[in-house]
Formats: sequence, structure tokens, C-alpha cells
Amino acid sequence: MADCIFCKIVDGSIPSKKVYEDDKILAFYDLEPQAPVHVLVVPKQHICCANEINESNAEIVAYIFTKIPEITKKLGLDNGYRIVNNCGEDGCQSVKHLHFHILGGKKLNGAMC
Ligand code: DGP
Repeated sequence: MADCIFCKIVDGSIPSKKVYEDDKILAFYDLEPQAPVHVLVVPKQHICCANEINESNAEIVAYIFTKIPEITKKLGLDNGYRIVNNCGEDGCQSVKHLHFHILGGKKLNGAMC
């Protein structure tokens, strides 16, 4: 998607601090961290949001979740972490490319919203 920030991060035209990359996904540090460790994991293919996950693209979501233990181990999040996905207007999704926030590095607030 030409005007998608995360597609540009994936293709390298916007720089990012990468944590993990393979042919299907990229993990990189969030520009506006909300925890001592705040990383985003995105599929390289453009999927707008959680609402656009379907039978033909769900495999990439499962793949991301199989890689999260490896990514969080690399980040030193041995004591736990939180995975957040914001979807749509009410979910306050600001970048319309599916992404999972990994937050950790301290005992997080228990509030969900
Ligand atoms: P969300 O609100 O769930 O759509 O989160 C989008 C996140 O993306 C937000 O925490 C800030 C981050 N972000 C936005 N633009 C950039 C960027 O150009 N680089 C990086 N590393 N993160 C960005």
C-alpha cells in the first residue's frame, strides 16, 4: 500500500530499529514507547486491521504468535509482557496496517482500557 507507514517500514523506505525480520514478518521498536520495552510486530503483507483477518490470511496471524516467544526472549522479557492490538476507530488504531504491540520491561498497569 503506497501510503501506508508500516508498508514503508517493511520496504525500508522509512527507517526503523529492527528486532526481528524474516520473509513474512517484521518486529521493530515503537516510535512512541508506552513501556520500557515497546515493540510492534507486523505482517509484511498489508492487512488493514484485525477486522480484515479471514480464512485466507489468518495463517500469518498464527505465524506471528509462534514467533512472539522468540522475539520476547530476544528482548529479555522473561518475566512476562502484554500483547495489544488496536482495531478501528473505537480501538484507537492510528496506523491502518495490522500490528501487535508487545509491551513489557516493568510490571504493567492492570487496566485494560
Ligand atoms: P496504534 O495506535 O495501535 O495504531 O499504534 C501505532 C503505533 O505506531 C504507535 O504506538 C506509534 C507507532 N508509530 C507510528 N509511526 C511510526 C513510525 O514511523 N515508526 C515507528 N517505529 N513507530 C511508529
